[in-house]
Amino acid sequence: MKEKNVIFLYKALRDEINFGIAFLIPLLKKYGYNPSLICWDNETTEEEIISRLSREKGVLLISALSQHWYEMSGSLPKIKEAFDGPVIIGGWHAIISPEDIYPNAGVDGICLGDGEEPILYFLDHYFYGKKCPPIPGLAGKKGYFTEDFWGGHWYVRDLNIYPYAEYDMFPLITQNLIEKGNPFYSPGNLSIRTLSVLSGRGCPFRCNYCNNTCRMQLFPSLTRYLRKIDPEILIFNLAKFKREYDVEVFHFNDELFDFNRKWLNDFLPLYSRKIGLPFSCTVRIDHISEDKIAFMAKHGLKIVIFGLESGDENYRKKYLNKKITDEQIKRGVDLLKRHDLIVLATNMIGMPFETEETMRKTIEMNQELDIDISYFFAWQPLPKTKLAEMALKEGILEEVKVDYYYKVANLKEPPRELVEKMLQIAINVPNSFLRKEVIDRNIEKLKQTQTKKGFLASLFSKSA
Ligand code: B12
Ligand code: SF4
Repeated sequence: MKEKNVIFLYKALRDEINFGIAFLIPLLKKYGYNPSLICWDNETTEEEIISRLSREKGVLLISALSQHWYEMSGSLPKIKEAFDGPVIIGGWHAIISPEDIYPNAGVDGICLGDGEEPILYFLDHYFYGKKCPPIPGLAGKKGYFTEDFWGGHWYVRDLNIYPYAEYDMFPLITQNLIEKGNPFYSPGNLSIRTLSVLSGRGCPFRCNYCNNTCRMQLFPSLTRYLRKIDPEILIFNLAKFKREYDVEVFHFNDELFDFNRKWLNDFLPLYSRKIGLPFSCTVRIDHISEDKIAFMAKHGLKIVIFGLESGDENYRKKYLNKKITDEQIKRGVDLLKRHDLIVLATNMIGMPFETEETMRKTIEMNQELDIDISYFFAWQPLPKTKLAEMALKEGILEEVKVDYYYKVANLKEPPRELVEKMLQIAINVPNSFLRKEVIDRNIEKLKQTQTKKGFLASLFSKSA
């Protein structure tokens, strides 16, 4: 039998964790495979990756968001030539736009949904020297597969039957837990050791700019899509992380941490009793209540992130399908502030059909609400999203191509120069996330709240 080597490859700005891979690694270990990880960060060249892979043997498993696919698709035929074994692609681009990937000569198979069972099935055949027959969850090409086929969507029904994510192989873990995907990533040295974790998968909303809306349609029902990890199992794993990585704050990176109230009621008392660390999470500002926020704050919630996205109520409703009024946003932020929480808002600048006025309103609304940290990103056309499709249909966008947060999309309306000008104004406002002093001030605020209340005072005096 061949050696059961499985090499994961993913692109990153710096050292962000790839959750898809983090969940697959322990599963493959459990079934006797030998996984390793290559993080293709911005410092690493294509030649370095190819040279490294030319020395490897086994199965190459690549995880890519759309942006990563656009960056790496040209390298794949070269990678395939250098690498001794099959190349399978999974992740959001594979799920949202598999037809984009299939013709690439560097690809043998595509994972069309969650990867757990489909990849085990493929590996089992490959390492026993057999060609893999068609199965749900994968699209494959004749060669390593018995025939060309398109297997349809597969998803995890119960997250509890698979191992929880494992982070040991990620470069971040061996360093400082200070990653760019961390809301307290500071351009200065003062940062908090924050570990991103997930408590479930799925989001019930259908925003026009988000690929969640597309992924949801692949599921038989909304309830099947919204999945949570059993509180006891999650606590067990968080406790292990806390011990092993010296975590100071847990950041729940779920699309929407708080959608299931019953789950929150079960999870949070356990969390504060057994983990006892401050945490941050994402909420929908129109789906919070006094009661829920008080409960979450009582059990350690310190930082809340919500998507404001546009400061223009009409634009928000008409183009983003985000039916939240200005009044609801204001009430929501007041509520969070009353509970002494640090409030972060994410915003997009330069969306299709925006005007100087709508962009200005977004910037001003963040100031008026006195948001603690405002994130301003350039809008990116994500494939198959309604907003990108609308822009294509109206002829104001030529192609769908995702890039990094700060790169302005090639839109005719609003024109690029205007978006760049507005983005500059936005990222220089007094509460902008790109200002070192803003992050530092909020980190101090977080530390002081802890110390004042005596909650975890020792923890923060250690890291100060
Ligand atoms: C957590 C999260 C992050 C985290 C971690 C991202 C990561 N790479 O894991 C951080 C904060 C770093 C992040 C950053 C960004 N994100 Co983000 N993020 C999410 C979020 C909220 C949850 C994703 C998640 O972890 N799901 C749980 C995991 C377990 O599921 P999964 O990744 O799908 O993995 C499963 C399968 O896909 C499959 N699989 C995955 N890889 C592979 C590989 C193989 C070989 C196989 C067989 C299977 C397989 O198996 C896995 C287990 O079942 C989503 C979703 C949302 N609705 O908002 C957005 C989302 C993924 N992000 C998105 C974007 C655009 C970004 C950015 C590119 C933003 C930007 N413009 O820079 C950056 C990219 C940074 C980076 N280098 O990854 C988009 C992606 C859209 C797309 N078409 O690609 C999403 C969908 C949000 C949206 N707006 O639509 N993000
Ligand atoms: S609430 Fe967030 S994750 Fe859900 S559809 Fe809207 S943008 Fe996407």
